[in-house]
Amino acid sequence: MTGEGLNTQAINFAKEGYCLFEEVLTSKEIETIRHEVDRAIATLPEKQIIYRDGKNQEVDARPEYMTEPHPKSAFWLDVCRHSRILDTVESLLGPDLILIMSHLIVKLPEDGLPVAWHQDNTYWHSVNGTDVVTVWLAIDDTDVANGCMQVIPCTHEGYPEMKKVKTGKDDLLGLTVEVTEEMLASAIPLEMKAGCLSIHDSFVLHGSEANTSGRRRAAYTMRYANANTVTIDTQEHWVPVYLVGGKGGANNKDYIDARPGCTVPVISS
Ligand SMILES: O=C(O)CCC(=O)C(=O)O
Repeated sequence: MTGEGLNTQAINFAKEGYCLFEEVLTSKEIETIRHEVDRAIATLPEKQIIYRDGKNQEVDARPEYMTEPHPKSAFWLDVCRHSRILDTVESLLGPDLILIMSHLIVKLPEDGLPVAWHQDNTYWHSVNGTDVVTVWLAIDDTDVANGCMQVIPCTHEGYPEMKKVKTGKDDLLGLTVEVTEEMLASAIPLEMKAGCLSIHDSFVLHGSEANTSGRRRAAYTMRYANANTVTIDTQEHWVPVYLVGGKGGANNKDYIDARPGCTVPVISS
């Protein structure tokens, strides 16, 4: 089960900047998801375009870089609008929800890249507003040795935009926020079993170490926003935005209706 000191109370999310939800998906659901992950890894292209070091660049494909599967696959879109996952998001952001991005991040055994300390929102110039969260669904059991997510609680307070510097290392982003020893000492590893998930605020500092274990670490991140307080510039945004719950707010016409029960066309890649 989960470790000591972790925030598992939705009511503390606003202060802590993260919350862990246990046993959201069943082991049968996770088995089905693992099957799709295996398929995605087996069909990776040779090269991928990724945003790294502050720019788009072509790199050798890696399973950490499986960005935005949901517009191209009914399977992944259905995971993003799974009722139990949406319930966890609703408990933090309220019922009017848009899905703005997703990313499958798989760290293979002894080969998974680290993710340097960062704040998500400062990378997304098409997203205007702060009521934005990332769901991080554990597809495999995750711990420090296989590169679990870590957060530095409360660092989102006041929504500061922290300066980024180059890491000069082999990691997912190529950029990092410089953190003090004191901040590092308060970092919390989000160790959890497959089927559990964490949700973090888009301004809280987080990252992860390399996978040094002999076990895979697969996760699916799904990013949601409150449709009333956040607007997305859909001309600039690189994927369609989906309404997944409630009402779409002022920009409703720009979003695809993907509320549970709606049939949504997939976009061929
Ligand atoms: O999966 C990881 O290790 C990092 C994920 C992350 O940075 C994010 O979800 O924003």
